[in-house]
Amino acid sequence: MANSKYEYVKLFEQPDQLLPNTWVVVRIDGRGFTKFANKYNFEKPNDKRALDLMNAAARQVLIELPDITIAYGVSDEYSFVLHKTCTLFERRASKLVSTVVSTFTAYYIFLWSTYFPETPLTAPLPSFDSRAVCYPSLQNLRDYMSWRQVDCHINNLYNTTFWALIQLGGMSSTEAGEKLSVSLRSNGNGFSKDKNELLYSQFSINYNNEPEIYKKGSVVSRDYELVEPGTHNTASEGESMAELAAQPQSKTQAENDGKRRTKARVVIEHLDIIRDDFWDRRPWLLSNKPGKIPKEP
Ligand SMILES: Nc1nc2c(ncn2[C@@H]2O[C@H](COP(=O)(O)OP(=O)(O)OP(=O)(O)O)[C@@H](O)[C@H]2O)c(=O)[nH]1
Ligand SMILES: [Mg+2]
Repeated sequence: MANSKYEYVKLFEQPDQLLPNTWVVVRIDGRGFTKFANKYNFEKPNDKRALDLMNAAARQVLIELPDITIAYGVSDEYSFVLHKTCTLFERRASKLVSTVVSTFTAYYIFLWSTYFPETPLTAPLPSFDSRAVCYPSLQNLRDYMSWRQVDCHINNLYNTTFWALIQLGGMSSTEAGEKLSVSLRSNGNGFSKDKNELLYSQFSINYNNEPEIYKKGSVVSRDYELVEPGTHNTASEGESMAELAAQPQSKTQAENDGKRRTKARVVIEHLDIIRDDFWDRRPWLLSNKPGKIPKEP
C-alpha cells in the first residue's frame, strides 16, 4: 500500500451515516424553478411536458438505483424512499444524496429535448438541491408522504383557481391574489370548498375533472401484481424488518431479490397515497420483498 506523508488528510473525512433502521427520504428540489419555468415558458399553472420530464428522470433513478422502493413527485420536487434496512453506501448521507441528485439531474438534462423538442436548453442549466431525512417509524414515513400529497392538492387547487381568475376572468395577479386571500381568511375546510365553488360557478370548471397528474402528483414504483387488501399485514411487515436488519438475508436471497427488482417494470402513476389501500395492495413497498412480476398480457 502506498503510504505518503499526505495520507493523514483522510482523518478529516468524518462519518456521516444516517441513523440505522430508519426510513430514508432523499428529496430533491429544482433550484430557482420559478425563474426557470418563466425562461422556458412553462404553461401555468401546470406544464404537462415539464411534469412528464420530472417523472421520466425519476423513473430512471429507480431503474439505476434498485434500492429505492418508491418515489413521489410534485412541481419541481421529488422524494425518493429507501427502505429502513437499506445499506446502500453504508447509509452515508453525502453519498446517497449526491448519487440520487446527480442521477436525477443528468437524466433531466439528457431527456429535456424529448419533452421540449422546440426549445434547446441554454445556460444556466437546471440544477437541483437535495437532502436526506430519516423517519424512525412507518407512521412517520406515511405521514411524510401524506404531507407531500396534501401539499400538492392545496397548491394545485390554489394555483388552478388563481390562474383561472387571471386567464379566464381577466384579473391582474394582484386582484386574483386578493380575491383568494379573502377566501383564505374564511379558513378551515371552507377554504377549499370556496375555491371549488368559485371555479365551478364562475368558470364551469369542475375541479374533480382536472387531470389526476395535477391533483395527485406522481408515484413511481415497480410494477408487481397487486394483492388483495387484508391478505398481508403491511404495517407489521414494515416494522418487523427490525429483526431482519439484525440478521441480514443470505447473499443468494439478496441476489434473487435484486434480480427481481431489476426485472420489474418501473411505472408512473397518479394515485392516492394517503389512504391505507395504496400500501395494503403493495406490500413490497414496506416489506422490501419484491412482489410477483405480472404475466405478459
Ligand atoms: N408555470 C409553471 N411553473 C412551475 C411548474 N412546476 C413548477 N413550477 C415553478 O417552480 C416553482 C417551485 O417552487 P419552489 O421550489 O418553492 O421555488 P423555486 O423558484 O424553485 O425556489 P428554490 O427551490 O428555493 O430554489 C413554482 O413556484 C413554480 O414557479 C409548472 O408546471 N408550470
Ligand atoms: Mg424549487
